[in-house]
Amino acid sequence: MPANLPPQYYELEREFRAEKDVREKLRLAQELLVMMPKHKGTDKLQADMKAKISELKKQVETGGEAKHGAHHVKTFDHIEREGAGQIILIGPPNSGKSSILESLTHARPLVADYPYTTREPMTGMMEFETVHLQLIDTPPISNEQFENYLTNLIRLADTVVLVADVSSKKMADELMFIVKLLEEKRIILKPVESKKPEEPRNAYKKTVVLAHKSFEDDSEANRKTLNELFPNFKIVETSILDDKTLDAFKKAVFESLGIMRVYTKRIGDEVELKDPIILPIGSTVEKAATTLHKDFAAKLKFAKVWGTGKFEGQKVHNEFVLSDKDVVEFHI
Ligand SMILES: Nc1nc2c(ncn2[C@@H]2O[C@H](COP(=O)(O)OP(=O)(O)OP(=O)(O)O)[C@@H](O)[C@H]2O)c(=O)[nH]1
Ligand SMILES: [Mg+2]
Repeated sequence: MPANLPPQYYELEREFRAEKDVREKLRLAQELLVMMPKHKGTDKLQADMKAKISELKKQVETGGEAKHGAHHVKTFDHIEREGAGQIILIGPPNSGKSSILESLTHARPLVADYPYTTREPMTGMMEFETVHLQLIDTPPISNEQFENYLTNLIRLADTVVLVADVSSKKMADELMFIVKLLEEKRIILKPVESKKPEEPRNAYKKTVVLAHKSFEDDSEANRKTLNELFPNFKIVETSILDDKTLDAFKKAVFESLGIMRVYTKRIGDEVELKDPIILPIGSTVEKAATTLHKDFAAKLKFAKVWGTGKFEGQKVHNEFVLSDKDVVEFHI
């Protein structure tokens, strides 16, 4: 029986064959398997691909030495998510990524006035009002260095923060290098408000751009260049020396996530604005109830909402759409 594979399959297969990096090869193999139509004609092909995937996995786990299995290399393909969102800081060497992590979290990364300081990813939790967001600091990306695990980390993060050093003469070249390199790896940086894109093999990542080290002399021209290079992107001027700019950074990152905070209260209790439920923007009372407990929504008679209603404590039905910072009292 003929396999009848779509043309995109052959295109991706060529990429797969040419790829030298084991991790990227594994990712492409997994994509190929997903793309393969599942019927009798592809049975053998599916089995072959599964065998290749398991061999590649072994190679990744053993640092490419599947045959001898001599040592285990620590990989960073995945960083366990914590808090209401995972945000990855990427950028050229020395742009200030680690300084941002250091300023906004309890993490203590190495910060230095020379490039290639950061060797491994490091995480920290950043507080924004009543939510915690996870920041990931990463090794720099340049024409001299690219850690291949970054493709996965970027793909898995909720928001990308591209840190540009507006005091650097090399800023534009370095940033364009990164944008192009990521595009080759099928990661497309997009403005936060962009619509759902069409090419399923690409990862389109919501990106906030930082005009970092703002307020340095000579940064004016680069700030203008950033607006030209990244039209429609949210660009935030930041400096670790100015808390107001760091607050603006936190707010921009929170807003990029498309989430809202909903506080719950028991009948008769005072409102306590802490430990919100995190929900996608546009979620209903029913969704909030389900998040608390899966049976809860079915039992729900009505809810009272404080915050955005016409009056405080408005009685609402299950389909009522909540807003950020609403307080809900469930009646079952
Ligand atoms: N003036 C100024 N300097 C900053 C700012 N943020 C960071 N720096 C300095 O920039 C240099 C590089 O900072 P890092 O945080 O190590 O930069 P990085 O992007 O993590 O560098 P790599 O790990 O090498 O990629 C250090 O000397 C910092 O003190 C800022 O907002 N303003
Ligand atoms: Mg660093």
